[in-house]
Amino acid sequence: MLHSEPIAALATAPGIGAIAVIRVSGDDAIAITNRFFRGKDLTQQPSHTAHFGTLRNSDDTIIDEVLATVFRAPRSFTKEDVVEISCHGSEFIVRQILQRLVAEGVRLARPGEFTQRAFLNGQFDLVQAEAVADLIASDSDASHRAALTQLRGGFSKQLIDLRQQLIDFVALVELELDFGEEDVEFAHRDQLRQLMLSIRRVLHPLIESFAAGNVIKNGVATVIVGKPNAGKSTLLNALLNEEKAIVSDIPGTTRDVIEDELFIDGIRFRLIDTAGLRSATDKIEAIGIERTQQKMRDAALVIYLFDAALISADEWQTALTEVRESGKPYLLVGNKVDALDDAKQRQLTTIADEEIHWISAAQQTNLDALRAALSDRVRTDAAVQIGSAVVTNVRHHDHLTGTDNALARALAGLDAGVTPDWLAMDLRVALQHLGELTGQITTDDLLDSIFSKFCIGK
Ligand SMILES: Nc1nc2c(ncn2[C@@H]2O[C@H](COP(=O)(O)OP(=O)(O)OP(=O)(O)O)[C@@H](O)[C@H]2O)c(=O)[nH]1
Ligand SMILES: [Mg+2]
Repeated sequence: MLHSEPIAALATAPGIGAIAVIRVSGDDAIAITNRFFRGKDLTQQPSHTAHFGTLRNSDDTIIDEVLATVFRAPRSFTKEDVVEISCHGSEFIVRQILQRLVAEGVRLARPGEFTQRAFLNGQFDLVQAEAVADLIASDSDASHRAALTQLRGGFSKQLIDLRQQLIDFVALVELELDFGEEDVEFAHRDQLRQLMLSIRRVLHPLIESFAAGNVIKNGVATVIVGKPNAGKSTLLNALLNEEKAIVSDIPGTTRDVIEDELFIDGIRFRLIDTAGLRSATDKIEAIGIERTQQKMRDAALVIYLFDAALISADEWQTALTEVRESGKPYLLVGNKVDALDDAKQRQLTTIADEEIHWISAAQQTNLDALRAALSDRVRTDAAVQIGSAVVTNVRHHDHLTGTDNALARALAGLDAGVTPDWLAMDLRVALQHLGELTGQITTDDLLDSIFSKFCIGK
């Protein structure tokens, strides 16, 4: 192991809590902590043991009673010597301990520095390191599972292996270059083609999973649109269980975009209430409607809500055409069934010739069925097969596509019988992308930009 200066940071969330954990990692982490720890001699303790004792100020007064857990290199998160100090969760105590550590020559850690060291010491690859940040940030069942799959190796193990096979081929192709005119082939072209095809077979589902991955990470942007007074704000409030938006019988009540989060079956929806669509009566409403149209363009899913009691057959026909032409995935939701007779309901269904979800937002009728329909809509999206590897990270997506494009060029080159130097060039580009993806090729800038997004202490 290379020399590594000892670093320390609060590993738990800042603020007051029952306990706080301070992590110290690096050369002499154990010996340094031991200098102001009274209890057993920590330097003599085996790895993965916890010891009760007190931490002392320089004048030997007690800072706190603590539990010090010793991890010895390489059996720790960073693969360095680590002490985790569990103290009482007071900001004052934490500050005192950190000051004491600094006085003993420990540096305060930068954001993500523990994980960066873990990565540099080979604890995991870059995709896994990034999954640590995602795991901490995960706040839904789906985002948690996606991060956990990646942390446990996910797609990167497979790609590292395929990259190695590709490297072997590139070496052979480049050997051919040395023979210049002599027209030799060390790299078996059919095998090379098979390898490239199998790499692309691994890449494609990952690239395609990005849309779903984005949904997992950022939520499904679900916009409720419809005519004024359809009951959009009433529906938003009912789904959120909160009087978030103003409801009134005055058409044009909602003039701005109102947004909140909703979890259904572990999926995060960003539910967006908008200004009703009609020809605006004033300037503010016009701006509101413009925003509605923008939200609709950005939406992943549209809830088209209509007042089933009021709408005429003609209006319904026009509305259907508009929703279908928007090209967005949508759910047709007929509101105010409490004020509706069966004949009208049948008529509207016949005209639409597709499923309509009938609800009463005001009386909260059939809302469970609507929730289920929303969740089904996202789940049937094939890529959200939760549990399989899902790409949630833009950086990963860019490198996966970069690799795929380079391999497509190389394959086309093979078919056209290009010279080995052309082939080698495309293969090198593919290797570069794969290497940067998994972190086998890194630059300081790349690492800084990735790890600086972590929180301190991680
Ligand atoms: N009978 C009945 N009335 C409803 C129902 N849902 C909403 N309303 C009423 O319809 C009127 C309009 O409701 P809102 O939720 O403000 O409608 P909106 O679509 O947000 O309207 P704008 O913001 O003006 O576009 C209010 O008087 C609601 O009480 C329902 O299920 N049944
Ligand atoms: Mg409204």
